[in-house]
Amino acid sequence: TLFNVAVVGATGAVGEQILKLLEERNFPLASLKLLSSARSAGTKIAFKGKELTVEEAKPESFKGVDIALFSAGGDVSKALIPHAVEHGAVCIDNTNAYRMDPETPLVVPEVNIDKISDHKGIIANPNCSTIQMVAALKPLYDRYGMSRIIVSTYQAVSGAGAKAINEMLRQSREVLAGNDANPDILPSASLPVKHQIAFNVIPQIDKFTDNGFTLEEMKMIRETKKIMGDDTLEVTATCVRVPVVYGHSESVYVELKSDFEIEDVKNLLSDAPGIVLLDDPAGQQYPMPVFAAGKNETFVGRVRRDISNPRGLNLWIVSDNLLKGAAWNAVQIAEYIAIPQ
Ligand code: 11C
Repeated sequence: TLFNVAVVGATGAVGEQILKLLEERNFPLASLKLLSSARSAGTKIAFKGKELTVEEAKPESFKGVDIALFSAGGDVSKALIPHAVEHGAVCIDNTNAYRMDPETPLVVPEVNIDKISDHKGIIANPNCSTIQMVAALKPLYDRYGMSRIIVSTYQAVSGAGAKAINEMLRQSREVLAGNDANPDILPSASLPVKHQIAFNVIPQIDKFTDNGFTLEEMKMIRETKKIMGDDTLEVTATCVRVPVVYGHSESVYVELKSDFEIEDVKNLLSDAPGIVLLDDPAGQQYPMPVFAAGKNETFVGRVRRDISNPRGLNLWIVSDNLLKGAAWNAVQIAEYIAIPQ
């Protein structure tokens, strides 16, 4: 069977990766419609040797569409997804718009692919920093039980979009030339105060919520519980932007409910789908963003028992935030819908 697919946000950082993956994976396409805001409409994009023209996304754009992949921001998803669903499309949404909606499955295929059949037209793709963490922790959760997760992130600027990448490169050149960085975008284009990202780290991703956590931190906390299907799991997060272009890194401490042998933990991780164990202290081998960039897998290293708690485990988790963190997770879901497994 072939599918009529629409990509909303086709000109964005994630949209570009979705198109690359649909092409590389030879997705069973009957047709491909590229949609965007009015501003980017008219852009020409090459796909499988043909030139496609991006059209403005409108409610009626979804007539005849079977699968629609959304990554054009939460407002666009909220405005257009109801129309797409009405036209019969299954929507895979990369934004925060529907993730915590109880009717909407929030899916990381390695963790909870069984939930996709529950959808009512929408399947939500989690936040990038959540996806790579739960993909790596799921085998440990299943084997030993897990009571608590403490995570600190080191997130790449591409998570804030193509403009933030340019901003970091521009600032770096300015600072190297002895000029002021003139910050203009981060921590978030929609917030009044801007901070330098070149040669700096910013302990704020997205806006602050009333409890002192940022929205990015709250996404990690809420989404992790929903994906793991465990409200009793204690999760706390500190999310930090670092001057890296592609690839989020995470320092993760977990408390397991039963005793473990460190070699068993490493074996579980190396056998887990989508996970690559890269952990050789003697050879100084561990995951880093420059290595993970451009790859679909999630890389785990620095695996060690905590010295203060025998059921505590430390890990370092790195993945390309635009791939497993966004485009690849979405295309994986689309493949589960389209291709009988
Ligand atoms: C970042 N995690 O790195 C964000 C980007 O809810 O899908 C993804 C935001 C989201 O800035």
